Amino acid sequence: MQIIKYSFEIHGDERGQLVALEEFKDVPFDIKRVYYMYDTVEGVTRGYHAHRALEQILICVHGSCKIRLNDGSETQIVVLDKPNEGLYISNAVWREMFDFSSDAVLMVLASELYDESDYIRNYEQFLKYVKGE
Ligand code: T46
Repeated sequence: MQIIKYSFEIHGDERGQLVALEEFKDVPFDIKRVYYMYDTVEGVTRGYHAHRALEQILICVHGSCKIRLNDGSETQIVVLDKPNEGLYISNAVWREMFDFSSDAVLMVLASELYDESDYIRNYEQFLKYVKGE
């Protein structure tokens, strides 16, 4: 599985840092939704699902967390701990987010509006989905 991480340009000056994200320029899709999670309870793992169509970019804009990705054949763990770094997750990838630092803010840019029917929340169903069964 290829891990795609973006290093976004930092517009820094003596006042501090600024990162700007534009659809189809810094991000490879139309940004239809932004959401973020914070105050994640210690030891919690979120996610445990894949998406049929959704593409996303995860950015840990503060603190750190880890993302476990599984495409049906292999698993990889990615650390997110830089506010200018984005992890691209395509559709049909099982994801779990864990090991959140207490100050972590995980922001997500999404290619589609929220749609519960796009979720595959059962791992066995996910494996069948990626095998085309
Ligand atoms: C994903 C990972 C990285 C909404 O009402 N609208 C939204 O846009 C989202 C994302 C969630 N919700 C509601 C649905 C649930 O009642 O917020 C609640 C928590 O959502 P969920 O349990 O799906 O959250 P995570 O952290 O397990 O997963 C989320 C995204 O849902 C998912 O698409 O890829 O973050």
